[in-house]
Amino acid sequence: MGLLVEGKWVDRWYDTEKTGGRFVRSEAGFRNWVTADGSPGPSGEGGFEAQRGRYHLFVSYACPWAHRTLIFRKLCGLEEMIGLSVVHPFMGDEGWTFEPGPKVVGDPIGDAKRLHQVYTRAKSDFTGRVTVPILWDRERGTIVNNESSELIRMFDGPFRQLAGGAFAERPSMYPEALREEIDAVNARVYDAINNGVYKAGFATTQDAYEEAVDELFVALDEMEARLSKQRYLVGEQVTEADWRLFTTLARFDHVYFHHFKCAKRRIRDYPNLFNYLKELYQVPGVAETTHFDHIAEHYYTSHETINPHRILPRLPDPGLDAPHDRGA
Ligand SMILES: N[C@@H](CCC(=O)N[C@@H](CS)C(=O)NCC(=O)O)C(=O)O
Repeated sequence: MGLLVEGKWVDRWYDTEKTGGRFVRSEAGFRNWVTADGSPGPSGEGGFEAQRGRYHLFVSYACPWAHRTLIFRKLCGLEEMIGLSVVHPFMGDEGWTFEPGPKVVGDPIGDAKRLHQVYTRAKSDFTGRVTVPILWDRERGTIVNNESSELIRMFDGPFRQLAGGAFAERPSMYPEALREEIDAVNARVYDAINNGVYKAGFATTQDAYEEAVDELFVALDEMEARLSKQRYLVGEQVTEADWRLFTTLARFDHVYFHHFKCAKRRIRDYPNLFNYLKELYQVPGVAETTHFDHIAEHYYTSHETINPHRILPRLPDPGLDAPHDRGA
């Protein structure tokens, strides 16, 4: 684990000393947008027009943020249009790598051995964390954007329109009329659940851990209650809010419950959340984006401060193929 400082790789664990043992996630560094005509998006600069074959996605199958982009790439019909590289699940002193291993797919553009080389290829003096996902532009030879919440909107927007046919016609996952409510749900889910599991797992004081884990389970109870009244988080249709919750729920019983000590309850103990998780997992294409082998290997072996002997637990089958009752 480490980061880039003025283009040089420095091996360093998260610093929680100045924050009372609390893990604070840093902002993503590349924030340009791909648009239909190359005009600038909500942030960054223009010049990134949606085109077939021009962009390439770097992910980890373990990472919940990258998983969002894999789901949208699949559901928006972009697999032929946007190439894919997959890092090795083990993230050690050199950060994410392309060491050979099952399901690892190297970098076809610059043959990087380490993900940080992709960042310095985009910006030779880059300072910051080297995270997945990344959307790379082959034409301009740079990273367009490395913030998953923005990438999924580009995939569901200009890229889906380019995919055409049934993809272009299906409703947006961020429909105009529901935006306010989706934003509110996203904010709660991001802070208390998506990032909440990390705040619990990476806490280095008892107080910081308890604060995060208590808030996490309050928020899970809220989502359970919401799903007892309606089919999806916002109304009766799947929106981006559901996929953003899904990637954390899918990892919960397998890794966060044990490894990050999010151990008050499992997702399979919540009737609505568990059935909803199964329903989303069974949406055609989604199971193929969910790789429990990379998920388990990454978390249990990469965080030396949490699991110093890197013991991979024997885990039960996640059970997400079993029938659900959400349509009933
Ligand atoms: N805000 C980013 C967060 C991405 C992120 O933190 N990814 C993790 C993997 S789960 C990562 O690459 N971490 C490496 C590091 O922090 O050094 C997003 O949602 O795209």
